[in-house]
Amino acid sequence: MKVETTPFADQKPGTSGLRKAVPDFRKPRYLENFVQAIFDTAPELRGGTLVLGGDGRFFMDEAVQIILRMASANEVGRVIVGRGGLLSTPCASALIRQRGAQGGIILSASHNPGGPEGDFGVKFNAANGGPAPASITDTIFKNASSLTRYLIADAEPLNLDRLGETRIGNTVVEIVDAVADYIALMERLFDFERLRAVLQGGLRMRFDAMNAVTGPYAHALFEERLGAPKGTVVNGVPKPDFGGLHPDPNPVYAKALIDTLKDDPSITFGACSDGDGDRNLIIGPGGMVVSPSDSLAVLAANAHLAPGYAGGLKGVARSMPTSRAVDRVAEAMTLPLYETPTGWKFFGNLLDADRITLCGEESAGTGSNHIREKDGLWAVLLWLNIVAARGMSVTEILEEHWQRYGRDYYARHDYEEIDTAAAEGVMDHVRSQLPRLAGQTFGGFTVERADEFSYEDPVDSSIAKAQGLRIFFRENARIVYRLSGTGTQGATLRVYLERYESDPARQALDSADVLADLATVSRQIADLSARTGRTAPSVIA
Ligand code: VG1
Ligand code: CO
Repeated sequence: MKVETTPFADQKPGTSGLRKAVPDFRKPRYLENFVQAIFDTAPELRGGTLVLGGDGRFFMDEAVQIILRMASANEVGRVIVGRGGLLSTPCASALIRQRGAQGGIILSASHNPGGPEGDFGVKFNAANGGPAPASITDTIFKNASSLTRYLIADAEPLNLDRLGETRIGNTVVEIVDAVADYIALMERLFDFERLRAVLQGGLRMRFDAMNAVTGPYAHALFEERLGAPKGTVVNGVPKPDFGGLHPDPNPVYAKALIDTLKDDPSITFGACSDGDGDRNLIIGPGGMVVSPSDSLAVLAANAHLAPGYAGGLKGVARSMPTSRAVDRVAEAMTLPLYETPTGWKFFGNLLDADRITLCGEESAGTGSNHIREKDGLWAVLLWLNIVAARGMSVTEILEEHWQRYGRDYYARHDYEEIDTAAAEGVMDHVRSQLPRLAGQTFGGFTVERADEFSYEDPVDSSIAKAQGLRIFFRENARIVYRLSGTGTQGATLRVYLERYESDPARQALDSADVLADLATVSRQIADLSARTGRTAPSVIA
């Protein structure tokens, strides 16, 4: 059936798909328009295979049924759907690759809160399993902006809990239990025997699934497959509103988990992930939080201890705002290092071309060439495998890492829900100063150089401009400013602060103390309080 429609002007995908408040997505024709724009952009789906699933958030069930009917009307050959409509983002990426699908639609707003007043999102992944690059998302936006009709079949809602094949018209709908395949993939990368021995032999861990999509995977993986005691996984049932939790793996929203490790010294390994399971936070004994930038560096330095990476790494990549900790490892190991803009889509070409094996972002995403998304549970397993192989705790590994490479103190200050014009004003204000900052001193820090980051993809030479403002200081410190591309209310200004410390006697300081002066400078240069009325960040990650 063909339904006439008119375009919505605001369907431009951001850092990670189209993200809007649920009430926006529920406006008549809103979801349908965007999904039709995806089908119009990817004609290879006609007669091809599409993977479909999401993180279980509110409105997902309804959206899955709508997309199935649209897939049928758009003559997709086969749609592979996770049981109950659920697929973690890494699992969807794995499925696209395993099944040779032409693409995938992932329904998630990741770390954004869920529920009727929360957020919803739609992401399109390409045949390599990775987030569609800008060339594709730009076309989706263009198509969405000129849409006059969408196609949808008439059909009863399918029971998504019944495994196996059914049909809508000529389209086969295959409902799969993707958990088992995902665990099999992990088993090829990690030493499960050793992990079993460690988890049954005394290492107590706690995994907080935050009522989001990783619950079923984590129960099956840690408790059933690896024999950790029941209760290792908490908040393990996906809920449409995440039980009111905010599934963003950072020290603020993972406080309950951090407190558990503080209060119970017998639990020495903690981890959690975000709404769609692609990010992770690792917590050591006593509630010590591993900064995600450090996590990437430690994983790069130790990945060879896991069987899947025993042959060494081809290279590593980090997003620009991620700290330079991994650069030091790459240098010591003489590995190629790439610095990309924020967002996983920029790692895709490097992974496809086999230029890198590991990559990560300061926002708690790490991943490897096993799929084309970041992967929360994968990172937890790699950390566990390293802890097991080295016989050291998370803290001991980290401290030894700092002694060897130095420590990059790091923090991200988020100023959320500020007025969009004020946020742009802040960026313009900093941008306008860039040419004359070098040599100036602010609160004891002297600017070495400053620029606006742009990236030329070394594989296809595509260019991404205006990817963040960077100020480097002679004191081995850096401030980066950029606007978030995943928020839905006003604008979120992200200010990334880092400072390097090579002296082992000064590596156990409180990171907030070390970065306090730099934080003041970051507000001063941006004229932040006058322009936004904010004197402190809303979240420090
Ligand atoms: C944020 C993070 C970025 C991440 C993106 C999607 O983007 O900073 O590193 O790739 O979220 O992650 P932004 O534009 O808001 O800074 V996910 O797991 O939330 O889809
Ligand atoms: Co996510």
